[in-house]
Amino acid sequence: MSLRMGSWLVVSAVYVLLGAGAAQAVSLTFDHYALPPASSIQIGNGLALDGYLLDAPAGELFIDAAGYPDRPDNGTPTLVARRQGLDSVDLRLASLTGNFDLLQVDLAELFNPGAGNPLFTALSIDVTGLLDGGGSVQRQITLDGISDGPGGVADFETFVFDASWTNLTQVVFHGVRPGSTLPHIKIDNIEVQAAVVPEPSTAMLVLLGLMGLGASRRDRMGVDGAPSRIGS
Ligand SMILES: [Ca+2]
Ligand SMILES: [Ca+2]
Ligand SMILES: [Ca+2]
Repeated sequence: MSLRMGSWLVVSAVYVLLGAGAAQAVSLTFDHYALPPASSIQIGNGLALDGYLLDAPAGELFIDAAGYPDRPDNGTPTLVARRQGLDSVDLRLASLTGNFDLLQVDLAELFNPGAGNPLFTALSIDVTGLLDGGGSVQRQITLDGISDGPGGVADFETFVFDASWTNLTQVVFHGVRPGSTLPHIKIDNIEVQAAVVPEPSTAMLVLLGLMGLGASRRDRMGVDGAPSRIGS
């Protein structure tokens, strides 16, 4: 095997190992909902979108259009999860095709301070990611309580998740407001991507090929390191 061919095979193996399953991020925006300004629609308790499933067990999902003067606004439709009668609500996120990574989300209150019923907003949102193979990662988010409706200040906060939020089977956003009977989670721009899974069959084939070539070369070199002659 020539040095050039060996280098090419090694580069190929590294490329396959690093590049296998490279994923493209998807942002779940809910922007395909064409709603009149300042209106909402209830969409049951489950929503399949761009290969992902969002659901609120025993709860309800709504899409809020932009334009409510008394609510946080980012100029686009957003998702609201609520559960009536309890002081917490779960919004679950899963992929329809396999494990996934959570990259970032935008979260906001349901109403501006002083508007609507303040009890209708989750105070804190505990985010739990279930890892493939067991275990979990967790993060507690406290909202900033800042929003003034369309324009003005930024009402939504963007929360970025680090590399520990990879290869997940499910993510649960657990919104809590003690003393409330109608807490809500208002969420948008959920950025996710398919988990990077090495393709062992391809990678192993390349590595086995390299090992085979190495063994073949050693055979030809003979036990004393001198090239052995064909037929001798
Ligand atoms: Ca949106
Ligand atoms: Ca806010
Ligand atoms: Ca605003």
